[in-house]
Amino acid sequence: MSKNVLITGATSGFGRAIAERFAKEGNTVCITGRRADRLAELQQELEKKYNVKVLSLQFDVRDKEQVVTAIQQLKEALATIDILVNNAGLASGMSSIEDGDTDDWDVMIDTNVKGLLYVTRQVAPMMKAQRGGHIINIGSTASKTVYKNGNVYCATKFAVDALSQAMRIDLLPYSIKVTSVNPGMAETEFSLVRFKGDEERAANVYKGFEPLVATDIADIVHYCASLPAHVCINDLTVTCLNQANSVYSVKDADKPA
Ligand code: NDP
Ligand code: 8X3
Repeated sequence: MSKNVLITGATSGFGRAIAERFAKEGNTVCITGRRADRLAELQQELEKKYNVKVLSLQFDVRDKEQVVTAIQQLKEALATIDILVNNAGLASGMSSIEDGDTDDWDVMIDTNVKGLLYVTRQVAPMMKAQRGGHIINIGSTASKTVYKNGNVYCATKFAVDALSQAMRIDLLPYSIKVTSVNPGMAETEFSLVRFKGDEERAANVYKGFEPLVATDIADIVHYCASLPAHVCINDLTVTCLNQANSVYSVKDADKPA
């Protein structure tokens, strides 16, 4: 059965791949992000390729009013939101705590924590009224273990983990599933954003091993959303074969022959 799926941060990386995965299966998808050109391009591409309804909403998850207006528009266009994928997020910079740029901290906290909350606050009442729905929060291996110089980014992802657990409890009476998907290193625009456009530094993060890619996460998110009504994956952590957790990974060259 076709579902209505809202994906935040669908202009790139995981969000884009998740939107395509759900569209491919005939679902109605609502793609969001700040970059209007990318949203328009993706909307056209998915509609043409999969012959599905695609809605697009341009907003910044950090802006409470923009979030309220956008979700209101969505309510007018769709009777229900069956699945919300809280994916929009970023790392900005990577410094030891005493050297951190407080503007970077604000961006990460405002996007990864407050943005996720603003969107959820608008969508959860709809799901409550529907007596069902599924919220999938994209955490990280950084939600589980902190790493050197990852301080504030890791703290925001620990917060996502805590919020996923809390939402699951609060929304349980209304049959709303809450799943936290926690990927390890994946080659998207993530490192390019973290290192503020430094392509060489970003590419170096993924050298010497095969990282996860966006479609890996899209397949997993789609799987979590495709289980029988009585089954809920609460928490799923996934890494590539070269990574054990946030702090331990090996390059191919360092593996025994
Ligand atoms: P990308 O940079 O490729 O995509 C990030 C997406 O988030 C973009 O679509 C961007 O859209 C959107 N976004 C960022 N800030 C805002 C904002 N203020 N308002 C609305 N949308 C915003 O990175 P990924 O796909 O890798 O990241 C997606 C999620 O996965 C993030 O939460 C990240 O923390 C998490 N993650 C990433 C991992 C990785 O190694 N890549 C591993 C584990 C988790 P736009 O710029 O158009 O607004
Ligand atoms: C993104 C993965 O290892 O860069 O959450 O924190 S990592």
